[in-house]
Amino acid sequence: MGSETSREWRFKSRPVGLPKHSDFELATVKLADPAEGEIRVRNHWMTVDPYMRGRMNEAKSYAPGFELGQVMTGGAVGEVVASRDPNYKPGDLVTSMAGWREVFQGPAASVGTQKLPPYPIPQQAYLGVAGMPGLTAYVGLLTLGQPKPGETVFVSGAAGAVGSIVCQIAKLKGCRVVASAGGADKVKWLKDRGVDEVIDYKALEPGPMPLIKAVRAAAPKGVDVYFDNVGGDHLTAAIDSANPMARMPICGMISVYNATSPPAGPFNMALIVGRQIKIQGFLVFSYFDQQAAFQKEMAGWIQSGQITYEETVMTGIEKAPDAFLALFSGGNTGKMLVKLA
Ligand code: NAP
Ligand code: FER
Repeated sequence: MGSETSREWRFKSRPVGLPKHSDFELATVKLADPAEGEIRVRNHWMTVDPYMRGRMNEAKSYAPGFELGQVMTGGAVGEVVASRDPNYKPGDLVTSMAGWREVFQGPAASVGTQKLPPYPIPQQAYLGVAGMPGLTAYVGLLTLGQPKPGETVFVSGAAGAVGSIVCQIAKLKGCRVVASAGGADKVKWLKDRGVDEVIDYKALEPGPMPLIKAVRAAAPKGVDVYFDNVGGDHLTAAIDSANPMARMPICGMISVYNATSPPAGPFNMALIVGRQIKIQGFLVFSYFDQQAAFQKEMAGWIQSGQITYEETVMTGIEKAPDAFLALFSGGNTGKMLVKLA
């Protein structure tokens, strides 16, 4: 096998507000021959995800944060190119948490390596529609949101990796879907997929409480399920339009991930009581027992054309910070990915 080099992104400094390029450092490492029990994986794709912003903070969270000076981590899909582990052989395609680098070498279990399921979908789909973001959409909408046919589902961040799948599953379940996303291209993408009403939150009429007015107009019968990817004004508008017994799975609040001062909460939270609204945060990690069933169902939906998915691709390991930062300005439609080899 011999030695090989790999480039990897290291976490250099903790950002305040929106991260900067100088918070990341690209390093080249030389890899020795794999030792007994190790595998070497050439990554084909890596993912950047909003949760990585939280891993750059010092605050305690579900998983340990990135360590200063250390290689960053995240989802990746690649090919085993050398193996001294009897469970893996060259040519195996695997997902792992060894992203942000071109080549991973070490014990497979140390980075959560898993062989790809057998479905005839592109390998990078396991980082998006058939991977963590897809499972998030599936469990958040179906397990927590409990949508019934004919109900109105409001989705923020609707043209992104998670939101684009939430909208389509909600349509499959016979719901009326109201979506919010930024920009005319995203509005068109969602309309083309059968979303009933799309709010371009970046192009609202000037005036007081524009998003509240826009959601009232787009959901005249009220909102039964609100799938929150954004927080802030979007959550306030969802509470305003909520029907009695509305369910609100809180998936993320990307509008505050780079906040440098405490963001304001919704001013209308008293409505939660009388309308008996159920607001529940969730983490996909608590629902991995549904992963196999989800991947089977999603592969079927993709093959039958009932669900379509978009990817925004940047090419080359050098682009990883650009791809990550673009999440915070809406630079992606569907899943943001970095193609490596
Ligand atoms: P994504 O939606 O593909 O990308 C982020 C999108 O957020 C951008 O494209 C942008 O779209 C929108 N955005 C950025 N800043 C915004 C702002 N200030 N206001 C409104 N929209 C803004 O990302 P994703 O991976 O699918 O994640 C979506 C959400 O789900 C995030 O909040 C993430 O943290 C959360 N998430 C949670 C879990 C979990 O286990 N709970 C798992 C995965 C993801 P526009 O152009 O429309 O602004
Ligand atoms: C995300 C936002 C937050 C996410 C995970 C978290 C997997 C986890 C937060 C925590 O650990 O406190 O998009 O996606």
